[in-house]
Amino acid sequence: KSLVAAIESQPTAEQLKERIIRHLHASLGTDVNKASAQAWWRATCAAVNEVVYDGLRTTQRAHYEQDTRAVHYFSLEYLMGRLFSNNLHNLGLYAQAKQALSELGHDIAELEDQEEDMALGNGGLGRLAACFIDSLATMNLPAIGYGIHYEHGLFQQAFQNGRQIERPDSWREYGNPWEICRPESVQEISVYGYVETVYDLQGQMKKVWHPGRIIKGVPWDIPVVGYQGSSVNVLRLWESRASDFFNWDVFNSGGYVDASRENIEAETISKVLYPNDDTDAGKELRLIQQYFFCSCSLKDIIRRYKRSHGDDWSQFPAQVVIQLNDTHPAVAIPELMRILVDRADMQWDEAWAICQQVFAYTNHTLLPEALESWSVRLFEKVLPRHLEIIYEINRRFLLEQVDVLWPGDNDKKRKLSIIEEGHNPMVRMGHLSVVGSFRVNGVAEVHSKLVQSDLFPEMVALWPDKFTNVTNGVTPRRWLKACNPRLSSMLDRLVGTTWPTNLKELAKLADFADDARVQDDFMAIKQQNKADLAKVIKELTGIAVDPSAIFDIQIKRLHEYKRQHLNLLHILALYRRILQNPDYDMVPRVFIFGAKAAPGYKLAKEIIYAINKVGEKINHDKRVKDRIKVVFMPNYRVTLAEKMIPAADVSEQISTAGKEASGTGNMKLALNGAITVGTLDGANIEIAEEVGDDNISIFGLTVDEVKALRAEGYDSHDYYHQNPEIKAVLDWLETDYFTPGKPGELASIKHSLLEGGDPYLVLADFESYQAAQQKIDGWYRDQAGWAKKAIMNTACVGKFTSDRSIQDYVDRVWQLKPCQVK
Ligand code: 26Y
Repeated sequence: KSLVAAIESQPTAEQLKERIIRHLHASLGTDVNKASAQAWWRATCAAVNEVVYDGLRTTQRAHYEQDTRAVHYFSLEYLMGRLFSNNLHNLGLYAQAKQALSELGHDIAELEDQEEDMALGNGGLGRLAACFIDSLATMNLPAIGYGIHYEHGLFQQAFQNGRQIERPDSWREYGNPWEICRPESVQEISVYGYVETVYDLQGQMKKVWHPGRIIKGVPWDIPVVGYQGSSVNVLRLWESRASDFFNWDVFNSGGYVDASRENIEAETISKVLYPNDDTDAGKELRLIQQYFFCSCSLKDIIRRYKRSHGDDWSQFPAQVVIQLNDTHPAVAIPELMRILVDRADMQWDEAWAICQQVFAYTNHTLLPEALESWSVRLFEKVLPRHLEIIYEINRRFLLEQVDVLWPGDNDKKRKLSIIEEGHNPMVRMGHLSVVGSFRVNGVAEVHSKLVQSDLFPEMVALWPDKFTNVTNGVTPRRWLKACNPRLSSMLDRLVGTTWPTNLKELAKLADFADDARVQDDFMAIKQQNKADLAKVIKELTGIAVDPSAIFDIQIKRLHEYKRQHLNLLHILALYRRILQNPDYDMVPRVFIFGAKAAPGYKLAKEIIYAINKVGEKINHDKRVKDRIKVVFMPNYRVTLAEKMIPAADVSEQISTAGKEASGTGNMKLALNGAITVGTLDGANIEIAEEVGDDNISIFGLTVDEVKALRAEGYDSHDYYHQNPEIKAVLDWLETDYFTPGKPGELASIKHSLLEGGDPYLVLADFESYQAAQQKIDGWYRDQAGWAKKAIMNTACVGKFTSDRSIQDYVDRVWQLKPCQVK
């Protein structure tokens, strides 16, 4: 058994100590008496890596020898966070490392803080990719994650007078101990240039792409350690460099400056992660980023395939499946066609058959502004040959599929065409992804239904079996075991120790939900976690909060559709009630936010500012008597999430129905015993099904009601005029009450909700939201009742492990088999 083998070869604390000191000397070039915390951390990483690399070698050998089918996860984003404690937990070495370090005079938590977050992603989509590769390794599934080795991940956020400012993130300024450079596997890729049509000796037409620029891709491998001595997979991230050979001529002919400009441009490709997760800006550099990593990754896959299969392409679809994490890597589809047709001289039909067996596409959004499309003009400039290929894919699709089902129907053709015609024609990446994939999935039941009914209904008519659902999940190793050790030990005691890989085991906890001892223990743990978070809040914001208040948490990117401003309006209404009635009876609550706004998203930044300003006022107002505190945590990221989630009593999941594809923070919070205040949107619906109506506070319009309201004509002014509380709080925002001497500073929120038409129906859901919050207040007054609900949340959300999501992908999409590594 791999588990036994792994545990037998586990280093003891004593051995770890020796290794750490050896690395302090031999890898860090320092000594015990003068090493910094950073050096101790690095030496410990190096000691851990001895175990990691063992697993990596065995896993890669097993995959090679067994010539396994593998999934290749293509994603522009991986939001990994820190790897130190995650790797230690997954290797089962945390306790030994803690002991070793403490005997060496170091607190493990202190060393953990030496690590920068690996924040190569924006939010949900990037963190999902990270959870998935954890599950893939844990489940011994042959898999490799492909992405970009950004020099700068998501920007760091600070507040200056309440406003968000951005600073660059430099996660590997001094190198990163987890990554391994693989110069033996570099790839070269081309961009720009033109296409020539030539005829070969048989008179066959051939297209030859004469590239304008060649760029080198250097792979960095991050080992992905499965839980309990299972596989160690890799995340392979490409860094762009100037290609040595290409710029040599320019250099020699005296063009030193030109050559270094081209070098700088080449290196710009992997410089920085785009911080938008809502509006597609259609930027040239972003297209090049997408193509760069897709082309490098495909060539890497093909190199590996050829090692065992030579030029015989017939087994390629049996060996390779590529999962497209949204449309961001969809350019891989025409790139594989180009490689097969132009490079491997394959007939179009044969090549297309291969493509359509290899790619699968996950959709993560229905928001029209987030659906990617590239202007044909830009595409032609950057990837002239790929544009031709897309035209040919489209021509055949319209002729052989669309016109067969709807003969002569030009309206259908216009709707389904991969090219959106018009003054400025566009390539629709969603259409390309559906046409080029054998399977398309949404990320929660309701979302997958909407993908089919609202986004691609005609595609469903063409290929009904192509569409499926895979509800998202989160890894319980990071999001319970590692981040909430107190609750984890309690669970070990009550339901046994297998829950990290079999989360449905948590259901056994339901038997204890009425047990007063268990309730007390559960609440005591929550209280300790809240006290820990209170310290962090004090350090980061200076605000003192009382751990016996309700900790009400909304953590996610800042978006109008996620409605942080609905939360704010509710806070304002409570505050106003307190001012009007000094004895207003409410359970004290700390409203805690964490959110980054895209740097160019004006209103999102205004909402952050408003929350900060309202918070300042309320937190200092003696009349409030600490019934309300408002805290905006700066620089929300994975590492902060790990401290906030275990301390949450209430989880805010309040998006407009139909807008949040799934949500995954909702799952993490419920797993840690928070009660959801939520709309019937995304995975909230499935969480409600699992935990039952007594254990969740649902409010607001449903997807159908939202549609109906819009159809009959929604006018937010009606709510403003009919509900005096709404009117009062919106008008309040226009005064200088929260921004002394500067009236109107917070007015943009009111304007968007009135003149702006309230596109996300904040006012329509306001009353219902208030009622849901009132319910929470009532529930919390009964501590035993609350404990029961919290316990039931932890007990009932076993479905939302990413292991289950991955098993669904295996069954519905990938058709993969696990590979025992030893
Ligand atoms: C096109 C570009 C601007 C862009 C870049 C990133 C567009 C979207 C994104 C990221 C989207 C994202 O994170 N979506 C989230 O995916 C999660 C995982 O499936 C869902 O849980 C969540 O509801 C969805 O908003």
